[in-house]
Amino acid sequence: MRDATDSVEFVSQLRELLGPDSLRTGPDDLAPLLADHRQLFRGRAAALALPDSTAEVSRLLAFCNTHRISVVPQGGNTGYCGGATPDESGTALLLSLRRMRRIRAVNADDFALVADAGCTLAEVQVAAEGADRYFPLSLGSEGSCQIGGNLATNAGGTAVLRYGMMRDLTLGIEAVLADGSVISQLAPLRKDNTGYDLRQLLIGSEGTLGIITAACLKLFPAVRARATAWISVASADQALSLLALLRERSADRLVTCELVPQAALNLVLQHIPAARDPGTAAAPWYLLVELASSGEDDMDGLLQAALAQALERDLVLDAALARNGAQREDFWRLRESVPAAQRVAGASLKHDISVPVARIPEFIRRGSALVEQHVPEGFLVAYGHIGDGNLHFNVNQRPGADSAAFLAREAPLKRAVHDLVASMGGSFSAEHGIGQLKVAELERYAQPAELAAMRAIKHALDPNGILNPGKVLRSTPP
Ligand code: FAD
Ligand code: 2HG
Ligand code: ZN
Repeated sequence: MRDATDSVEFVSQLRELLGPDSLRTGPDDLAPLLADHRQLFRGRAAALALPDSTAEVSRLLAFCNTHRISVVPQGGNTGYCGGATPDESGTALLLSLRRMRRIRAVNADDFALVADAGCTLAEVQVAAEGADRYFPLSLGSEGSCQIGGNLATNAGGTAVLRYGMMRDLTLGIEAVLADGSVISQLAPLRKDNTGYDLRQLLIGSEGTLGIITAACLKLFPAVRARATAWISVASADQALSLLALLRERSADRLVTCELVPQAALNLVLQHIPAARDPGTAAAPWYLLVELASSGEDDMDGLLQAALAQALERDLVLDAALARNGAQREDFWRLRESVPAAQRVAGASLKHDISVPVARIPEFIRRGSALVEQHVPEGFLVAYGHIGDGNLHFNVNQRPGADSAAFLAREAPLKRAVHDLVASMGGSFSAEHGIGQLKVAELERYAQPAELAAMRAIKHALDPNGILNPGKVLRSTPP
């Protein structure tokens, strides 16, 4: 769309094409969707499209492609990189699949489930449980993020160590391409080597290559036994040694290994009313670990034995095993509330980095020195998925520090941290994607051949550049 006059004309044509239920223009409908979860970006949109079928998405995209209307897909709007926020032109169409929310099929024998992309992650987990199966993707945002968003960002979370990321959990997808054509690969096939893997190309493409309308997801046997512990450790090196010991001793039944620093625990205890002190000895670092099995195994016994060995080797200072479901929830709350606590505490500078797992302690040492050097107004809150080599290497503003001075540190700190990550063979975006936040970072750190291939793929699948322009790759003028 070139300007506002065009918008009015196209919106009325779209309303005719889709029907009044599928197109909204009221400020009450649009306003809550125009800023991202972290409030880093704010945009405008001509209208909100709410299709209720793949056929409707197809008609919509064919129309938008013909008339060069930008389409910005939005799932639960929990993303961290502004990927679902339109630009400020006010000419884009926001597209939400929240009316496409059906579990299409659950097949326990295939260990597979087919869901509309507008289902929330929690709805899919519940549907799997209903068939005595388990869908392992687990995120703090699971009540509101959607399967389409999880696929488009290739979400990670707290069970990646054992089950992998969203792309590892996907057997097939259905997607609508920019010209309205539909790719439908929803069969629960474990093996299918027929040409390029378009499914994997679309996963992680953040709405820039196609609109994902449904997915066939992998299920696992239901969890019958689990053990959860909150563990005090003296250093990141010890946390890493403990991670290895737990993996070895548990026959790889370790599902979760999350690192939490004392600074993060303090924030949670201070700002999250439901949080309870775990009661283990105070330490610089804590681990939340969870073992799980689909058998009737004694997970508590296994975890206790592993921890006893860890104590002998001086790898742990103290540990508490969850005695019941309520205490397990208390431990999990301490970890999952860190982002919310950081938010309540004030401004923060965030880096979603990964390095090879074995280099996490070295990264923490070198990265901490950078934070001390660059941000006197801040303190480090580095936590996350240590089992995956993924840290949320975040910095919060010190109470009473000058906000403007703190925020002015963002660019130099980001450069220093991301350069360190690159020098250690890591990634500046481990699980949150690129969106509009990290386009320049991708340009800086990707190899020229990678960038050229990405641009060629984008041009081949979306020659008019209508799909989520300016996300992942800088948009080129038409
Ligand atoms: P949105 O934010 O709405 O969109 C994200 C991107 O996907 C955008 O580019 C959008 O255009 C695109 N998109 C959305 N739907 C579609 C579709 N149907 N087709 C094509 N493109 C689409 N992320 C992790 O990886 N691990 C975590 O542990 C984690 N924890 C979180 C905890 C909290 C408290 C919060 C708020 C967020 C967390 N996230 C985490 C980030 C976020 O929840 C994930 O990135 C999630 O996958 C985004 O899903 P969404 O539906 O909210 O997508
Ligand atoms: C998490 O693991 C999320 O809690 C959010 O990925 C991380 O807020 C963050 O930096
Ligand atoms: Zn995370």
